[in-house]
Amino acid sequence: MRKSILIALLLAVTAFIGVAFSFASLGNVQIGYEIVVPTSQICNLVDREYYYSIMEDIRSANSSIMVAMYSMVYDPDDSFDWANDLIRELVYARERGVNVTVILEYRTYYGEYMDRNLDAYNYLSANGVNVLLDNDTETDHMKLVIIDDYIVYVGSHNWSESGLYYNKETSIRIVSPEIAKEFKEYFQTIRKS
Ligand SMILES: [Ca+2]
Ligand SMILES: [Ca+2]
Repeated sequence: MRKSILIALLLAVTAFIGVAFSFASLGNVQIGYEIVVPTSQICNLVDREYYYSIMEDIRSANSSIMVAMYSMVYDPDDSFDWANDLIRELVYARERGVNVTVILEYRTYYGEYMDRNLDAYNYLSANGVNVLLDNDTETDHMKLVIIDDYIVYVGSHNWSESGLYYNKETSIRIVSPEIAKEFKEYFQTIRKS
């Protein structure tokens, strides 16, 4: 009896190691316990790298851009401000027919009002972008961008001048329709909440 348990345990350990090694050898990352994405489709972006990468993707977007952002600071009087660049790029995308949806945090769990997001809200809505201020008390702390249903950005970069230019920040870019779909569903739940 004990021997059979021992054999079963050994088999289980061997199988686990086998699976672990097969993932490692394929160069895959497992996300959400279900979806396996090749590491070649995941790119880490630190500090200012994020801006260049996402700018290119927004400029190339064909069908849709979804942004859920904790902090988005539009500062039109500043002639050098990377947040302005990205926020304006959303308007340009909208003008060429891309479906752009933005959710901005407004009222947080701490009772804090994110008044710093209002200028971006006003600018985007005045220029025809579908933008929502999340007014419930749950804090939407994500920095999530989904482009054309297959490119996802998640990480720490807020769309503020400090987040994009000055701070130490880390994000990743994932190319995966499956991951995009999962985050899109999540995006819709925030939108409806
Ligand atoms: Ca500024
Ligand atoms: Ca909220």
